[in-house]
Amino acid sequence: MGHAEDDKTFTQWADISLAARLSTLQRDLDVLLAELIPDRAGPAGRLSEAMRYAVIGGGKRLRSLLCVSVAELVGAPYVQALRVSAAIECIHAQSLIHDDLPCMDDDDMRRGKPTVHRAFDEATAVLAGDALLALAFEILADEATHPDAVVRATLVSALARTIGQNGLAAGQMLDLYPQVDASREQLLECEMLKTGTLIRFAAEAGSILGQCDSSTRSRLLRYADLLGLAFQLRDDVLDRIGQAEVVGKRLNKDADAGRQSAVQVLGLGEAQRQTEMFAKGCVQELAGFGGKARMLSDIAVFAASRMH
Ligand code: GRG
Repeated sequence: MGHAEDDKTFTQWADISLAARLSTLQRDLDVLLAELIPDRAGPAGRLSEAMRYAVIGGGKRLRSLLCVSVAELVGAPYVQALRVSAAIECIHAQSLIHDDLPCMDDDDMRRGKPTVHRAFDEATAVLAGDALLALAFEILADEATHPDAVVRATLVSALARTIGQNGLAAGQMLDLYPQVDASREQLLECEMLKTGTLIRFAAEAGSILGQCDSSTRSRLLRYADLLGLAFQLRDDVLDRIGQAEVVGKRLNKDADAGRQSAVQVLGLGEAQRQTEMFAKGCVQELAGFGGKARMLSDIAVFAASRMH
């Protein structure tokens, strides 16, 4: 613990709003990602172009904000948290590219522009996703992310667990092949795997960088699990009540596909009530941190009330 005093960026960030902080982070991430995915000449240029198209200049960057905010809370340097956030954004972009493919959700619009397979082609979209996945691990394994090899290996292993057979890939499988008459618990398990695991990793990674004690990490992970639920339930609610041009993608997909989303299973009112309940649970988990955790409670409120 305790590198924050060396880290001027965090000091400059004190007491600024979530919106201002997000816009600084969006800018910093775009600069770093552009360095990590250089333009290339020749046939491989199409691959880097598709990767850049997917990951630079779009998205709310909420998982990244979570990672840097947890890192700040536990005293890890911003530059390290920014690199881990870039890795998270690569994984997130990969999951969106593959989710949008015709063999999965078959979507034409994402982040207000054509999906990668629409802007390029299906094979390029698959390969851009694969290369982003590999890049995420390359970033985490690089010494620039953390000088301690044990910390880097812990990050790599935590990310592998997050996305694999017990994580994102499993959640997507449950989403594609849902159980008929899913119970509330089964539904929440699917939501948790599909969306919650990467959100949990963002918080976990911040805590790994800061090498905080296990009780602090457990509290942060409980917060992150509730945040993942609030975020995904709000996603389901937005699918019903949002505006496509604000959300940046096709809506009413759940009802059209007969998908058992939270809104389908619980009804709109109950889904909204539970979203708020999970967000309040987040804020309660943070009580012991005092004012230092303000950004984390702002993130929870935003996740449950966002319109995009
Ligand atoms: C990573 C190995 C591996 C497999 C991926 C395709 C797949 C398996 C998973 C898809 C999971 C998925 C698309 C979940 C939805 C998560 C979600 C709510 C996305 C929207 O997140 P926002 O609102 O998006 O943060 P922006 O565009 O703001 O970044």
